[in-house]
Amino acid sequence: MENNKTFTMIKPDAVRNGHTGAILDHIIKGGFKITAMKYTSLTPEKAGEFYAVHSERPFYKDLVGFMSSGPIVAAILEKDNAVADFRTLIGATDPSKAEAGTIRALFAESIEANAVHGSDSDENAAIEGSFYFSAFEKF
Ligand code: DGI
Repeated sequence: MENNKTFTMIKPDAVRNGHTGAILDHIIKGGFKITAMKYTSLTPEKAGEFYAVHSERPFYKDLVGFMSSGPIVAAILEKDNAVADFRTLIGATDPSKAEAGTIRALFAESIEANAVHGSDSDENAAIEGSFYFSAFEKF
């Protein structure tokens, strides 16, 4: 994936709480173009694989359980400076520390059930996009 792409998931809490439409609206109004999107879910095995980098952290088991607890929406987003700008749009990991108006400040429940994922580097954006989308599905 080029430097103008990032990867996001709308997490199970936000889908369950009916925030999918409002979050997509924020993303689009934030200047991002959705170039691929799917409504899907993660098995515990797949969630564990996605978050393998956190496997030694104390919250890993809960995180895997939470991320496989219901449907998610996965998408690839395009914009100049996509990775950094999307992390600004979503706000801090802990919603109580997220800036007002950010997606996590508006829609997240907790540090774990924090509404959305955003890739933290161009390299991870490419890896995470390919985790969900085949070459055919990526534009
Ligand atoms: O890049 P982020 O999603 O903002 O944060 P991260 O890569 O440090 O962590 C990935 C996810 O793991 C995060 O979105 C929610 C969860 N997490 C991170 N820190 C904690 C946590 N969950 C719990 N329960 N406690 C934490 O301290």
